Amino acid sequence: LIVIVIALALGLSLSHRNEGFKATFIARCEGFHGKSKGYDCQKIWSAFEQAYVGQDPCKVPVEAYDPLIAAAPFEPACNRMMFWSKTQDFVHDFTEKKDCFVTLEDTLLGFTLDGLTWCGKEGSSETFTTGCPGWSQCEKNPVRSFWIRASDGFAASACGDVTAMLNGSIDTPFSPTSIFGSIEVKRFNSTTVKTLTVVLVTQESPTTNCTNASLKDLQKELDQGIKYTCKDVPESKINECSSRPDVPCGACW
Ligand code: AVW
Repeated sequence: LIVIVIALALGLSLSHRNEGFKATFIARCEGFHGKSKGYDCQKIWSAFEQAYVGQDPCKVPVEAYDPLIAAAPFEPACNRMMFWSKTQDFVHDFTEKKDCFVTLEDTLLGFTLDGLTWCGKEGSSETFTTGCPGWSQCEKNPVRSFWIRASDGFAASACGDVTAMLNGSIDTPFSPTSIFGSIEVKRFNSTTVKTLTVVLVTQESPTTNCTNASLKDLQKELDQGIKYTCKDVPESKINECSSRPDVPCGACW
């Protein structure tokens, strides 16, 4: 009897966890206040789920999410798109306070899946949230493949003047192996993207500035015709700007 009770409890808690993931997905999707309304979140869930359900969690290719991107395409936000690398908390704190830039995490898909972990299992039709491979544990894991595909699509939709916040407190603000360096920068197309402004966020006593060697590598990766500029901006200046509603975004750096 004890065994049956334990098995039942385990089964229940597992199915609850899985239902919990879907519930979170749908709730976030429906709670997203994007520009265009009327997303079919059930349809988007189905397109999402088909990418990894029943699959070996180390064999989910980036392309598995193509139907998801097709079901919830990125809407171009010309002149407002914000990319980032190694500045995750800082940039989102900034975009939350000042409503002038759109990061991937401010789009329907990025918002819905931000911070979540998921995977499937061969021979199962369920979504699991525990026991999934870590980011670097195997290359083709469902979470990593999703963020690569989403970043690729987001960068492909970029247009006008594009901004990227990089970390001026580390030796290599532009990492060629990061998603920004390996996916997004390569995807910017000079027919739609006019300029790229790198905002290098520095501490009071900067360790890095815009002459950093890694930023030369960034320029080499850029499609010819995209005008590049870089600005060293102290963290304090950006914080001050985001705390003052009267200061226009254009004056933050
Ligand atoms: P990041 P990215 N292990 O700050 O340029 C675990 O390097 O890559 O910025 N998690 C990882 C790893 C790793 N080795 N690498 C990346 N991540 C995950 C989408 C983790 O969640 C936006 F549009 C980490 O916090 C940005 O422009 C996050 O990726 C661009 O891609 C950021 O790593 C930022 O990607």
